[in-house]
Amino acid sequence: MPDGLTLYGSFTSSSTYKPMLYLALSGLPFSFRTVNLKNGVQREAAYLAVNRYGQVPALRHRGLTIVQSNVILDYLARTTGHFEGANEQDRWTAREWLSWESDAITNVAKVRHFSRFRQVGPAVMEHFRPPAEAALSFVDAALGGREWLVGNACTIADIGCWGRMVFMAEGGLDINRWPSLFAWSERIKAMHGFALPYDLIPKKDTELGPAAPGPTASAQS
Ligand SMILES: N[C@@H](CCC(=O)N[C@@H](CS)C(=O)NCC(=O)O)C(=O)O
Repeated sequence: MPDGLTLYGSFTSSSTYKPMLYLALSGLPFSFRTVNLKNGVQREAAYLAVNRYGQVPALRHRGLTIVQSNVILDYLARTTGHFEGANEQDRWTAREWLSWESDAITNVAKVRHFSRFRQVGPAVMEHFRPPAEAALSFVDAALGGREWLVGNACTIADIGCWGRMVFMAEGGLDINRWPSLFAWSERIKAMHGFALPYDLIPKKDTELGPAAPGPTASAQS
């Protein structure tokens, strides 16, 4: 296993986007290995040896294998220091948001999944859409009068929560309904290295270097 960072993922996956965005915003070099979900590569023995759950993403680094997107964000923040909370309270609060994210914002990803990849009956949609909207409203309220979810700067909480909701429009959830959330998304989009998933996540195995210095990403998004 190489010592450098290797991320396994898929370009349609919000769970992949979360660590991918972290790495892009941090300007860290890493290798990307694509796992073709459509062809079922995630269920092949070789990949199950990396991620027992048969899901993307997975990260390998210095002989370690880390899975679950929020654990990967936690690992990256601890080991590289980027997007970590400014003090101990903020570091715990950022992880609290990530844990809540996987309970609540995951409903946004489900609504998008059922809209985009799998036809379901209206009862299923009616089950998932209200908690998805409630999660977005909760983030919107939390961002009223503040720029970031935790402290005064972008942390893994922002990257994890935004990353999971990034495809919300594909689920028919219009971001303009949540003004503070929209303003926050624009703040994230203005960061150097930012790109939306289909522009960021490669469809092929790729070696990625540090982002070249240049104009802020609002011009790219
Ligand atoms: N809790 C996991 C969720 C990962 C997940 O749901 N990954 C999806 C793509 S977004 C996947 O790999 N699906 C493939 C499958 O279930 O067959 C995380 O945050 O990493």
